[in-house]
Amino acid sequence: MTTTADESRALDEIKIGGLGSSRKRVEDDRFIRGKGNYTDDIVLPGMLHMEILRSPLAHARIKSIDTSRAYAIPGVHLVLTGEMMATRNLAWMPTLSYDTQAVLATDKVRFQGQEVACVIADDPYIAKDACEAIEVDYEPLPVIVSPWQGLAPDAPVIRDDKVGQADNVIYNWEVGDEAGTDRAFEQADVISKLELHYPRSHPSPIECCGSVADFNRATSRLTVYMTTQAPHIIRAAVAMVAELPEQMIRIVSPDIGGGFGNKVPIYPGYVCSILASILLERPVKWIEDKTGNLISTGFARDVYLKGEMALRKDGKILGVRMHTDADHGAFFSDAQPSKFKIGLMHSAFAAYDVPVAHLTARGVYTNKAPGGVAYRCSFRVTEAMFFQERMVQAAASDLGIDQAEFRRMNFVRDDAFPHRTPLGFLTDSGQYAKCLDVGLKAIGYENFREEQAEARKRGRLLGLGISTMTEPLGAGNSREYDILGIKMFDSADLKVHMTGKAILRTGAKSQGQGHETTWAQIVAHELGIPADDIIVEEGDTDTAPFGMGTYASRSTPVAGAAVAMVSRKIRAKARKLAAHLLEVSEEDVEWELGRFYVRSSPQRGVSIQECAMAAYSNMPDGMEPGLENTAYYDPPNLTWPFAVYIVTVEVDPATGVWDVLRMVAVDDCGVRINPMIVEGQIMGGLTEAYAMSSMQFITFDADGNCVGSNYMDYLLPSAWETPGYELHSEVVTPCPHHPIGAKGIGECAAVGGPAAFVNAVMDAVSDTGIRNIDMPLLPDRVWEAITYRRDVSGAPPVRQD
Ligand code: MCN
Ligand code: CUM
Repeated sequence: MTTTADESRALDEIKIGGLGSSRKRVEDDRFIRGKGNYTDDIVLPGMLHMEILRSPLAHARIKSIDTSRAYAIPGVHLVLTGEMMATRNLAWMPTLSYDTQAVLATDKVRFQGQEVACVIADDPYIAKDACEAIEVDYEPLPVIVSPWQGLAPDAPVIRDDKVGQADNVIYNWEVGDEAGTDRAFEQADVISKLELHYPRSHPSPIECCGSVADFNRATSRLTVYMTTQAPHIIRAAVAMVAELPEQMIRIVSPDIGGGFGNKVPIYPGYVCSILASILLERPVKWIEDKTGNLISTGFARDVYLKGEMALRKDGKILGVRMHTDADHGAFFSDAQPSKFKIGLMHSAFAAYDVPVAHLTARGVYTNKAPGGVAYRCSFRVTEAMFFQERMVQAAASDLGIDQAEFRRMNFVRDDAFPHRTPLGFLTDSGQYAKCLDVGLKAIGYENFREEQAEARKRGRLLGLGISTMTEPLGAGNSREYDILGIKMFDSADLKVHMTGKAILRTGAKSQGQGHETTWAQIVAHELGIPADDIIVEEGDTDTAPFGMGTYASRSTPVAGAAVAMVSRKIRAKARKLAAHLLEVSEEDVEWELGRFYVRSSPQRGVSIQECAMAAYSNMPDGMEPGLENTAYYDPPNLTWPFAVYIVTVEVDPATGVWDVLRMVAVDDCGVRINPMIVEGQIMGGLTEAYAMSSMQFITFDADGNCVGSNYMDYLLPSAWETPGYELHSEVVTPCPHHPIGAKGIGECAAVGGPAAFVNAVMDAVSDTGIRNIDMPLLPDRVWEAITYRRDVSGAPPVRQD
């Protein structure tokens, strides 16, 4: 068998674990053996333990807090209250969305589970007991659990702490062309409408949040080990809020047991453990429990969406109007680019050739934990894609046009890039129709429709749901994206040692995505150094170059690009060393994977390892020794992966129970660094999508009690419930501006997946004329919809008496 030059190059690259190699994850060696080093594994001499007292009420005035009984318990060192925090100007902290959030409540509590006091004691059990001994006198206030209640004229003002805040509105924001959209609607043959609620959901990583703060009076240094997805941002925030010199602060993000967006915000527990350590001059550990995590941290979604599509009867989309009311809870603490109040929700309809659109968004305070963080989603793109694909299905059925055909005819065509989306983004590449075709073929679309019709005659309800997604991944560029004024870009630092081995550090931080494996693959691709010879380290602000952290699947698009760029800087220097070693001029030197050679006599060459040794032992006159460099990368655009997800289901009309028959996923994330890791990302995302659409139910009763504060109520699918997935990787549209052509993938399946499941169930019950059942599609909701032929809303308050 003969191989082409390209094939043999690819094989050489696989051998060293380069691009396209399904190299086993190097981090799994320690994870599988239970040798990971998580925040709770950190034990320092003299360490104390902190527990948080949380509010049982959703809205109440604090009349008094009596800590004397807590202090009387042996082993208690300190009880922090809001009043004490206030003396240090730390009762409130800024959020990432230009709002403020209570660290410990002073005047009022504003959601159930809010942090009221902290106890620092010899062990966590004493601290917990002491929390229970704190006496808080609350005066209950009326509770608001939906934007509608919050907007009522007589609604109590939740944020009366804010000067000038006379109601519960946080913002009104709009984007797009209102007048142009109005004109499109005037010309429409058909106007299709849909309203729905995307429920609150929670990232619920297996590891909860936590920190170990260690202030050393002798050196004045503060070291904080903590579960954060963005350590450098935390360092800057601590410097500014706690007014400590930044060089004295070291943030270390050790192994993290899942983030999914939950570990982006700054939580009161972090701040309190830091202050406690400074006051006590001892290390203080805080580890959140599951209920604390589920009721107080990092909620996502909770948006009410209302939309209309202007359609021509032949199926052309003429324009789209969308309005969203977002329930942000008591503090607006979303992490998102500063200038976009509702994140990147305006990425809706980016993959469709929609001439004009208008989006309005209103944010409202309610008596719930801060919401709106992006759970496995680039800043609210999940809501955008869900709504888009639910609307597309409704529009196709209003027009009587086939679901797949309607999508195909409205997609942005492959030759239409760069494409300006109706709400202002610039997309640059994709093969949307091809992805759809691959998916339809894989699921056997035509056959299924026949099978479905046949089954229906016998009273069986089969359904097929399609969802597509494209997601703006990789914030920045710095021109358009910043968080609190800090521009969004990222970094990589590569040190090649004299023996040709290397250490790479980036400003990103893996929470399970496998950066230690994939970054080394990029270096291997660029330098020909075997991936096994490269160690990757992230998360320590003392050693890692500055970066904005990992979220919005920005690591590969931004930090990953920086890894390629720093490798190229190293290669440029190595080329000079090679020319010196080969005694030819630099222009006569050619490069192939891992080796420089003389153009005129290719057998004369030196390896990258020989160049590395020369950088320390035999450099040309005047050359700075060493082989190290840093690259900061500011991407020219976001990356735009695309996916098609197709699900078939069977719904039992007698019980409303539905089962997934098959699920096909076609993901185009450009060049795949590690195909196995990419598949793992997709499977994980699809499972979260399945969970959100089928079983995860976190709501609030009329008194603001969080229903879903444990894993008995808030369900995580196990291997038993999780459907099988059929993944397709044959469509590859390299990103035109990324150095290795990669696009982000980490969130795509969680973003695009939910609509596929919901559309499938809606398709199965389409005979009933129902337009919508809100997620989660619990059996009782589906049963109610079928039996009473009515839409089912899941908007709170939902009583579970
Ligand atoms: N990758 C690849 N080829 C590509 C794109 C990505 O091989 N073309 C690899 C990457 O190198 C990386 C992984 O796939 O190892 C995910 O890459 P990327 O899409 O860049 O996403 P990030 O690394 O920035 O991860 C963040 C993303 C987000 S925002 C959430 S939320 C989420 C997700 O990743 N959280 C996760 N996946 C997760 N997976 C795990 N195990 N744990 C989490 O907390
Ligand atoms: Cu959007 S959840 Mo992820 O960005 O950490």
